[in-house]
Amino acid sequence: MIGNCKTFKINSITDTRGSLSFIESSDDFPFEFKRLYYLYNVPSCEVRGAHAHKKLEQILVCLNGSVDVILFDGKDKTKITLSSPDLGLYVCPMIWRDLHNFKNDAVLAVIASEHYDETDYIRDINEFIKLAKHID
Ligand code: T46
Repeated sequence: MIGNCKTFKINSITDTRGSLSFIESSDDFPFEFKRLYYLYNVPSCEVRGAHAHKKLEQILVCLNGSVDVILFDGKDKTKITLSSPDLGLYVCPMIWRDLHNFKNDAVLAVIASEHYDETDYIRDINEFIKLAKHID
């Protein structure tokens, strides 16, 4: 995986009434959850993301349909397909993300560690690659 990013199985309880999944901030995700937003009605030809965050930590969960997430640390890239509401993807700071192939009425929920702040975004790939070189 790239950086400290990771996929994880979301706690889920299933009985005859269906399934319930939950995520709590914990030792595994030691950040306060300050914001929830979601992407939907995204045409499959569109790309979202195309930026990195300086400080923001996020957990992505595809609640319906599927989405491909490409993560890039300035050197290496990996692709993760999110296609189940019990699969989470934690994305640490300073990782470039591109989101492609929103399929089958994809709904992507994102839990974020901070309120929305445009100054936390790096939207220029060359600037990101330069900054990423100084990490480690
Ligand atoms: C990310 C990926 C997965 C707000 O006003 N509040 C918000 O909380 C957010 C997330 C966005 N906005 C505004 C900013 C833009 O005017 O909504 C508009 C679209 O945002 P953006 O182009 O950044 O959307 P995406 O889908 O490219 O990126 C979003 C998140 O911004 C980003 O943090 O990791 O989803």
